[in-house]
Formats: sequence, C-alpha cells, structure tokens
Amino acid sequence: MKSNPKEREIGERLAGAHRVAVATHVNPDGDGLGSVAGLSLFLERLGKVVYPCIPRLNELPPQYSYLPGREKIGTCGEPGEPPEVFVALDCSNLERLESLAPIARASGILINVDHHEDNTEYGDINLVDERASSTAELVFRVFRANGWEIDPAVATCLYTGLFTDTGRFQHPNTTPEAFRIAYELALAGAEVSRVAREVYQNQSLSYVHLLGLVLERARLSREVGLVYSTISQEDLRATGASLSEAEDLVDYLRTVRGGKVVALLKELEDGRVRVSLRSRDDLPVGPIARELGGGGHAMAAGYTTEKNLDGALRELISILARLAGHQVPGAEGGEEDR
Ligand SMILES: [Mn+2]
Repeated sequence: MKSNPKEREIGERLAGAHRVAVATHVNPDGDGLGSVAGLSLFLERLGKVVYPCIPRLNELPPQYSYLPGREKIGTCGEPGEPPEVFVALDCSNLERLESLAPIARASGILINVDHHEDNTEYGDINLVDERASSTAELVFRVFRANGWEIDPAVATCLYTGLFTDTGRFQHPNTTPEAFRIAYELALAGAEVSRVAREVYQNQSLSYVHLLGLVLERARLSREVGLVYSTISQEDLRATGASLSEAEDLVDYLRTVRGGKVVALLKELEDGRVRVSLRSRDDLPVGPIARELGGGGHAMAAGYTTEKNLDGALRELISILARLAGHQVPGAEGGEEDR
C-alpha cells in the first residue's frame, strides 16, 4: 500500500513537539484506547511529555486494563498551557471529545486520525481513510512511514484496535491489509492470545447475569427486520453489572437469524437511552444513527436519545418501517417472535 504524505507530516510534527495530548472519543472502545495507548507509549519513549486522555475517566472499560500504559490515561491534566500537538484518534467529530474539545482547539496543532466515514475533517492535519479497518491501522501506517520501531507493548496496543474493530477478523472491514498488519504486529511481539482472552474471556459474573437478561428478553420484529433487547437501570442494580461492561452485549443479538438490524437499548443513569446498532445485512446503520443525532459506521453505530426505553424503541421501529417503505407499526406489534 502506498504511503500517504500526511503520515510523514504527522510523524514530523510529533517528533518536533515537546508536549503532546493523545485522545479518543466518549464511550471509548478497543480501537480508540489501543491507538491512544500505543501512540502514547511510543511518544513517551521519544522523551515527550504525553497526556493520554479520554473525556470521562469512569468510562474506561475494565476489559482493557491490560493495555500497557493504561494507568496513565487521564482527562488531559490540569488547566494550564495547552499542548503543542493534540492528536484525536478514532474520533469522527470534535463534539465526541466533549470536555477535551476546548483543549484540542486551543492546542498548537490538531491532528485528526480516523476511519469513520462521517469524519468532519476538523483537524489541521486530517489522516482520514474510511477504507482502513481501524484507527490502529492508520496509526500503524504513521509508524511505518516514519520508520518508528514497534516494540511488543506498542504492538499489543495496536493489535487490540485492529482485532476489536474487525470484530475478531469477521466484519467486512477485515481486508487483506488488516491481516497483513496483524501479521506485522504479531511479528513485532503483540500478545495475540492474551488480547483475545483479556477482551473477550474476562467478564464478571454480573456481566453474565446481565447477558442472561438481555438474551431472555430479545425480540425479533419481522416486519422491520429488527432484533432488539433492552437494559434498564434496574437490571444494572439487580445484577451488579455496569454499562461500561455492556458495550459488546449487542453482538450476541447479532447472531439471530431473520434480523437486518440489531439494537440494544440501554437506559443511562440520567434517564436518557443509549442505542447501539449493528447491521446484519446490507442495510447500513450509520445513517440511521446520524438521523437520530449519533454516528458510526455501516456495520456498527449508535446514538443517545432523550426518550425512555419504550419511546426510543418506537422511534427506531418507525424509522426502520419508513426505510422499508411500510406503514409505521406499533412497537408492541403482533409480528414479534420471542
Ligand atoms: Mn475505530
């Protein structure tokens, strides 16, 4: 694959800076966190003062605690001089940086590295490629273009992003290039088996109980091709699980035959509802999420609504019905399979 001149430019800007912030979006995932951890580790080794950061620290999913340097992830330090360079990773727009957005704007140079198709190119330098499997893949390209050595710790971080964003090499973004980079990272010493174990075989008993509730109440609305389930605050109290653990529960619903779109509706502490969408078919979920104020990819997207669980479900079903060219059915229609 040909190298993009921006990869070199980013390398030069980073090499020339002293204080660098490296951040990812709210509700951080394995790609955002792995990319932040990997780039931050390397920059520290170059002798930079590095601020790895995410908007809300309480949102750090526990299954990523193995990431090298994870304990250094903060919220960008105390108010003071803004960093010379701010790198936003896996973040399609500045709003997704929430409290970090003002720091990003105030920094000397804002670098935007992302693979979301709806990226708004908000940076001074934008390395945006929606064909990339993951942001980790783009970070890998920056390393390669600049001849930076990838040590085993950095390799494990970047592999985490690649592995999780491809759904363990299953989603359509699992390109030959993704496998090639996985090979390079494995050669560089990425702990491949450990990443799989830590991310996917490392759940609390509470999580398994919550999974039980989600599976038990899963429904299939055949009319609009929607498989869905819900999580209420009461479910979290009853099981002792937290929403930060629930990020990948939606993928269990994806296994249900007959659905085009999969949705998991999660009631937040403040009463709003976070909806995670997955596509099982050729119906892209990114545009649906964007219509409702969120964002994401064709295969995985999400949004947050002020509606309650019932209202959010009705809203989603009516949009799917419109897309399917149907009359709007009620959320409690008789066409549902248990
Ligand atoms: Mn990503």
